[in-house]
Amino acid sequence: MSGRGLARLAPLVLVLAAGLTACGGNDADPPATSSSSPSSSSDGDSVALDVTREGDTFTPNGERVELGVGQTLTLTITADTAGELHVHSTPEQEISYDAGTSEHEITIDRPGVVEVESHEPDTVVLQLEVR
Ligand SMILES: [Cu+2]
Repeated sequence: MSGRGLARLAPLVLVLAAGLTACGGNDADPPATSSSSPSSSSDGDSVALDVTREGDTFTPNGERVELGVGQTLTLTITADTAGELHVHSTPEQEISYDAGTSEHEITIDRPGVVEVESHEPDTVVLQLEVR
């Protein structure tokens, strides 16, 4: 169960990316009622991904990754320039990374498609399919 779904999903990502606003596009999100949904099913092994930034180029580049609700996503970011990634979850999350290699963990507590973007430059790095 590693990242073998990535490549096969590339065409799908293109189609979906066209229909998704890059940033600040307001999905009709219902107000975040973080009700006490005890979905802390710790049965999930975490998902680990490498993200590389070289100049203005990010790898991956908009690929879709499946993630469970509440599952930990560990991003290992290797960058030649410090910056931030913006996680379009509710609430939104930001990942600040330094130049070099650093590790960051995020979890998403609601199902949906969550984009992980860079804003400078404006690039969709990942789309998390959370379910
Ligand atoms: Cu953003």
